[in-house]
Amino acid sequence: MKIDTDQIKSLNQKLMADHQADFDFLANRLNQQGNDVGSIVEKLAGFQVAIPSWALGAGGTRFGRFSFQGEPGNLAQKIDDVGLLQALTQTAGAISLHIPWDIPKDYDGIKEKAASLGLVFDAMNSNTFQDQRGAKHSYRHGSLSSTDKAVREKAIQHNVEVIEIGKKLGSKSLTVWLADGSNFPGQHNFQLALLNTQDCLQQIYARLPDDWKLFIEYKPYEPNFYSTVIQDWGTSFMLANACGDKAYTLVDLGHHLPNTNIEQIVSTLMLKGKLGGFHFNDSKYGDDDLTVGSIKPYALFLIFNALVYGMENNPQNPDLSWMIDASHNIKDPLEDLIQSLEAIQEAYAKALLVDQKKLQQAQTAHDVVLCQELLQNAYRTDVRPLLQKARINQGGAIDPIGAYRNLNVREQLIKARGKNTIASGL
Ligand code: PSV
Ligand code: MN
Repeated sequence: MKIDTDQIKSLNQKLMADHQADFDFLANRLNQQGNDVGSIVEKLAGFQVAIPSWALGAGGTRFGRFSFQGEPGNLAQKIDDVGLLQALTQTAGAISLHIPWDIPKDYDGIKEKAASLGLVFDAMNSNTFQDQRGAKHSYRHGSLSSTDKAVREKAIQHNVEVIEIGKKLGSKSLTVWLADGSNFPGQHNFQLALLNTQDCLQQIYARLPDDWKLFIEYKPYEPNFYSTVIQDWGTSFMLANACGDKAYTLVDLGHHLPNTNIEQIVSTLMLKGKLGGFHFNDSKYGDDDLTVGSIKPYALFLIFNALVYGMENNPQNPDLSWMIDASHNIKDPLEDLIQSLEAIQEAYAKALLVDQKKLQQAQTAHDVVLCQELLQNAYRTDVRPLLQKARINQGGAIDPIGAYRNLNVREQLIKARGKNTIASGL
């Protein structure tokens, strides 16, 4: 299924008068306050977030998985689904693949399909957390950190293969997330596990093309419950430094213990020019993979405030690779992703409204109350008309969820794909 621009235009028509009135009122107010609304709308339009192939179907927990009907059953269908998101939102212009779940059979066909939907291939994700059928060596006791050289070699080779596949698709980065760790005290020699991991990452890094980046993701716990080899941003940062200039830390919002000050981590990494990638999601307890902004929207805004500051003041940090990393247990995955995309844009737009000059003056004057006012005034602004404007300018929908439902997208997907397809490789 494909959504064409005329369908969206005709749905927009009904909402246009209300949108225009809301936009004019807000733009007027913001311009009076010294904002450049035109440039904010442009920045929003340019803010593209990759969709991971594994978020297009229903996720699950270790207690089970409830399929969502009409899930994409193969790579081509996953790309189709991201195409639908892109047509509606115009902010999902990339797909991030997971290998071996998404190995293309027909590279030209897959590339053509993506291009025809306006999509590029974002970071490639390797998988050394799961044994594949018939595997000679097992990742049961770790991959890059394993005490077994043959297992480490296999995990390195896998990452090299992922790079090769990505090269054929036009991707420019590899994301490594390791499940390596231990469940019980004494099970691991921490130093050996870290040294093995560093050595293997360096070998993978040596195979990285010149114009590629390596993103190293961290996570405090899960699937292991006692220790994780790359448990925090400091460990990831250290490993990235040990690899070289093209290696960066990747921050996944769900990979922090409760109440961690993520905006401070972001600031430090950008100052050091080492923040490369970002995975969005939200959580109440741990790596809950919930819809972005559904639990802690103010925290997301504060993180964006740090990101915007970094993007404006840290030329030493490269452009970031943005991705949603969520999983949907009970919602329609595509509706959930639309909600996440909207929440990301909203937090970004609000952060762009923060008067950085005044904030700096208030900080210098130790006017703590004014500092808070400046942040919260921006946060309390209803910026949705700006998001709508950015979408309209690019042919997207004023109300993406409304359009999705109006066009009966899920019903059509079920008709075409059936009720029992499975998108997940788990
Ligand atoms: C597991 O936590 C995870 O969600 C990581 O964040 C990776 O990015 C993703 O899986 C895919 O490997
Ligand atoms: Mn992630």
